Amino acid sequence: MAIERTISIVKPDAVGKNVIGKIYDRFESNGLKIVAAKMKHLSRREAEGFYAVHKERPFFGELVDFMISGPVMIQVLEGENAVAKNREIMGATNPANADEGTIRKDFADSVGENAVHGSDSAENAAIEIAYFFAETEICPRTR
Ligand code: RTP
Ligand code: MG
Repeated sequence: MAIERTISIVKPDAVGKNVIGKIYDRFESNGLKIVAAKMKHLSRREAEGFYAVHKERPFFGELVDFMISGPVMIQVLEGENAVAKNREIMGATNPANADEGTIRKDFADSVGENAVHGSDSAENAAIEIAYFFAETEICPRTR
């Protein structure tokens, strides 16, 4: 299995609930390594650019308003099958449909305020990583 990287974002609702550490524990417990991280309060322009694929969707305005409602914690996760593994750990988009033990089941309140973002493909992961991090900000593990 190839080692992959993916983007994870702890969204403003989960940062507000003070559960960044609990969410990081899910990544680490499942074999994903944090190789870059930053806290950021996104500007409207940054949030719109990040979610540009959804700009025609009816929920786009709400999504952007939510994503700029407080700081987010953005991390690059590295590990075997990282894109799919992170999506599995996150759970379904709507927490009402999320499996037991997933981040969204445990920390999300609604489809709009759903605690975390994760890249949905290796291709999008590369685009999303480059959106937030310079290559020099990513720290491959040496031990
Ligand atoms: P994400 O991109 O944040 O990891 O979430 P996802 O892949 O599970 O879901 P996606 O379809 O990409 O939707 C992006 C985000 O838009 C919000 N959303 N709201 N009100 C709604 O019906 C609705 N549908 C989606 C969610 O915050 C979702 O995570
Ligand atoms: Mg998505």
